Amino acid sequence: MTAMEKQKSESPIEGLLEEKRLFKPSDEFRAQANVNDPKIYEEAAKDREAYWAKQAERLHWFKKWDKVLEWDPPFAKWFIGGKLNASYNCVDRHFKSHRRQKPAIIWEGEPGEQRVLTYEDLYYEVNKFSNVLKNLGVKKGDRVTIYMPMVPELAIAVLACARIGAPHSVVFGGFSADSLRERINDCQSKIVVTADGGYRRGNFIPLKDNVDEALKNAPSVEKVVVFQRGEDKKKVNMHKDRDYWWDELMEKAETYCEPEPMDSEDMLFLLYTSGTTGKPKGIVHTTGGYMTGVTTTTYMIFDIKEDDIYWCTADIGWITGHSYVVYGPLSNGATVVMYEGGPDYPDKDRFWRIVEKYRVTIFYTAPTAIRSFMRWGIEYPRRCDLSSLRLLGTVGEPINPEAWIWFHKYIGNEKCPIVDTWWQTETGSILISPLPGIVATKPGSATIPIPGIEADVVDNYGNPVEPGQGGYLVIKSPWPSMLRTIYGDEKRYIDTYWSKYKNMYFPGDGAKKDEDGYFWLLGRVDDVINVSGHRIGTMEVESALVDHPSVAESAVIGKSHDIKGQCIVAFVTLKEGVKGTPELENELKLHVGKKIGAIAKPEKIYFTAELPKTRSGKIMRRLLRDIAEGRILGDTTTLADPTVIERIKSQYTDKE
Ligand code: 7RM
Repeated sequence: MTAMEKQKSESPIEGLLEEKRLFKPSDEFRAQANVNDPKIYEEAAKDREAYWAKQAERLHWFKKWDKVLEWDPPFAKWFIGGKLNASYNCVDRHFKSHRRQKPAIIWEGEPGEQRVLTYEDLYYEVNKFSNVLKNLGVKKGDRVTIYMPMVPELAIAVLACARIGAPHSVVFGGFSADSLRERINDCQSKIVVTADGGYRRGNFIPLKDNVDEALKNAPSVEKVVVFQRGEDKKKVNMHKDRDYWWDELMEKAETYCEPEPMDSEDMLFLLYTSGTTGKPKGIVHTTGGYMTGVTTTTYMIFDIKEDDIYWCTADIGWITGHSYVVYGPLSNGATVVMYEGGPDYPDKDRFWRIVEKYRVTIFYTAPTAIRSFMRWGIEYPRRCDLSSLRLLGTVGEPINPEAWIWFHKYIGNEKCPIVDTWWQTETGSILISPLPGIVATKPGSATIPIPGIEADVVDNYGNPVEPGQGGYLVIKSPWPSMLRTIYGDEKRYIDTYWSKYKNMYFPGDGAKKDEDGYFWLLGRVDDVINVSGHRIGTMEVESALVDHPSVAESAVIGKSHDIKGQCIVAFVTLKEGVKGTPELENELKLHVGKKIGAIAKPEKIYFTAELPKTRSGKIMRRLLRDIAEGRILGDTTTLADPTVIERIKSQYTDKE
């Protein structure tokens, strides 16, 4: 049996708790770790507010807070009365220190270019771009949408927004024009910052075209700033009096912009994420709490030291990029590696070449990427010198023990601790993860909540379950970097996260705890699919499908997938007279890709005459999941017509 086959045969849920291997921190690692005294856990638990107040001291405050926490469930305010600026914390305080000439960002473009921005460079770029935004009329509180490839200017734009107090809404460059438009309209941005395009697997992906398409129906937008990433400005269609070139505006901009003293509870950014309905949620994060969360976790979990070269492979368009490419590491004065393109371009050793070239010491990536590396084979990492690495991390989905062991062996050379970090867009920063100098790891477990976090696994009624029993993950007390609301939809904030249980945060994940109190995350329990660590709502894909003229109705589910963790499978009924051909299947996949973005394309579409529904008309996706996974069908007694599911089942032959 190959590793991949073995992984498939073991149910990830049942197999997990049988994992007994324990990896203790080495004496060597423990001795040098930023945090190595286990007493920190008890101390934090004894007085969580005092603990977080102590952590907030890691930041520079223009004015200290008067009160640590106001908890009026489900509304929290942290560090009340405090004034600070996130860009000042990430840039100015290092610029004013021994770090001025230290590289802040080491960037590599996919075609191979390199740029190094010191903290001094970053300081001037951020200051100038802050003035550019101001000159375009952006004021404190105005939302700025950013739609860019992974170039340093993306980080610069983010920090410039933070500097002037304009909340940013970064939209991942892989999202479609429609998705971009929806996000612009939801938060009513006046400004969009974009680029002509970006490089991905040897292709130039045109972003500006998507912006033009999106803006056909986004009346709030007044100005667009375009960064030139491609070869030829003349190829880009610029709208008069609306579109401006980044470099031309920067040339004229003043080199200093006073950082806006932000209230601790002022919005720093919003970031859209998928939920159970078709409409993405604008997750709101505020300044003081968020910055405290990301700064503390980066220091403690990634064990950041002055000489580290830190690389988180996430795109800034996702929360992992916000917290652990930009705000967390830069707030700690670290050197961050940023890479524009794909892991297999020009060859499957690209990541390892980058690790070798820049002597990366800390490497943070996703289980789906690790499973791809596994499949590609060890020859690729073997080609490169990975001896600089000292700490590894994973995020985005549960990691199967086989992938964990592979990462440990072939990338970490059996000497690097692995931090499996559980968190969400909503949590802002990591909540469950080992502190690498203290906590022994078990492959597949995110281990225990970090100091200052109170989490548990409970049943449907909110009662803690016995060790080894499945249940729902909950967070039992507020934490500084928690979301404050959903932009423009407070009711949805309450309903989604605070209605299942009284005064406990419900993240939407299933979990188990073992006898040692270790948490084993079991995936989403709602209608959210986790494809390669990215969240896609079933309803979003369903809406995109029924938007096609041939489709009458659709039901979308997540099916387990060797590399992606989960993939999207759709069951579709067609309009009268339309035939379900392979060509139509292809066309529908492309349609979803165009409506939402490539990550949302279904792996497989099944045409069925009917969908299984309850008597009240609700589609029973649970049964479709059973069919897709090849499981025995669950309870079918509530079906309006039980023969429907039998017909789909006999039609569904798992040939692929
Ligand atoms: C950071 C991020 C959040 C969802 C979350 C989980 C899943 C993330 C882990 C994980 C098991 C992990 N934000 N998830 N990390 N599951 N172990 N270490 O991914 O908002 O995009 O997704 O991702 O289901 O609810 S996210």
